[in-house]
Amino acid sequence: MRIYILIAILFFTSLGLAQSQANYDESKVPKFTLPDVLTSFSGNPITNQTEWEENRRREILQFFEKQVYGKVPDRLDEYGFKLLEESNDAYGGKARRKQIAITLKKNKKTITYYMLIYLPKGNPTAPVFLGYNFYGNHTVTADPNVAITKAWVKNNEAFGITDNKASESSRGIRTHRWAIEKMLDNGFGLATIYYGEIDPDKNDFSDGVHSLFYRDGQTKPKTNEWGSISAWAFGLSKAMNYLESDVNISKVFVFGHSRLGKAALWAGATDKRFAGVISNNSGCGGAALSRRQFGETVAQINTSFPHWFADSFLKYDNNERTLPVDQHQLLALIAPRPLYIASAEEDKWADPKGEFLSTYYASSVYGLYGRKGITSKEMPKTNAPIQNTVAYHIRTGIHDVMDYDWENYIKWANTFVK
Ligand code: GTR
Repeated sequence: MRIYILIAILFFTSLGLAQSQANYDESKVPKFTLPDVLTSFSGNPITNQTEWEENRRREILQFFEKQVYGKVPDRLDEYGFKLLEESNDAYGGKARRKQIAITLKKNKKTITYYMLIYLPKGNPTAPVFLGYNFYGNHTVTADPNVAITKAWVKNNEAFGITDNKASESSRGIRTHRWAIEKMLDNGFGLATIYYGEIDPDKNDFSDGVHSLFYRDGQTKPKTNEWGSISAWAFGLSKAMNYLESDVNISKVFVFGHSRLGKAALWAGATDKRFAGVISNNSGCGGAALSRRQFGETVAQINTSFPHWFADSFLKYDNNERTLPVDQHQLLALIAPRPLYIASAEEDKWADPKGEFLSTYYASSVYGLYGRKGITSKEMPKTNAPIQNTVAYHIRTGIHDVMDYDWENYIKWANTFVK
């Protein structure tokens, strides 16, 4: 026990140290040239949708797949879902609730994860936001009928989580991050899953969805195979199998905050069934340009979270300029579907300017489809969203998800569901 506490203390102290030693000085951002999204790796200009989709999009996708997030090694043998619980009377009669178990099977091994869904009653087929939560479905709402996750969760004294087990004490502790009533009142539903049920967020590859795919004797993914972000994206994509089969659900906007904002972007890039993508404060390895080395860097993220990316990504530690891609190209993979990137003013570690510039440099691909992206390199003022097919805002405050964020996501998403 003591040794674990010691490791945890060392981990958080080193993370705090990394954050305090990071560069936050704009004048110290290295000079760099971004790889152009519309010029192929071999130097050919890309001028239309066909060339983009058949050549350039494919090569960028493959690069991110093998050299950044890591490839999903194979297909599943079986997929299944089961309705565990349902009510017509959630949120004071405003909403329908469903709790679904999703089971993935490979090599005779299975993993089950649980999706909580609220749908507005007045809308026979509602658009939904699909997003992972950090501590269990029971934390996003005070609703006493939501099942408590039995999976490993990170300890958190403030939430009463000890021994990596969730209990009643953490029910509703994250309601502020999920504006569920606002969603319902605007005709949207919410589907949410605890991310740790797909892959517990620790540097341990013996558990989670990775382990289903091992051959005899294998204990971790191969160098260019999936890290945790890719596994979480895979879980979202398999959740989509259920969502598209539900007659009460129309479009699905995949959403995520921070590390889960990185996973949402990768899910949107790899699965075109997501009608739109919203990535909140996703930072390094998410929306932020790696070459800026502002706040969290590739070397820092790979050191603090060695399990998030493919091992092949390690060669870009302190070596960002040799990356044939940057994160604006990840965003471009989502084109022409709606994409919303958001930052927070005090969240310097995530590099708000790098998150914004990414949306600007991805926008030429939206242009190929006649869609409006971000047209100026000038960052908008705080609390002054730009909402085109590519949208961006920076709000006051810290690294978090606030009502302000949801009000804007809902307003913007609404223009694509009419
Ligand atoms: C930080 C990490 C970020 C971000 C964040 C989060 O510690 O350095 O990349 O993912 O965690 O997920 O809250």
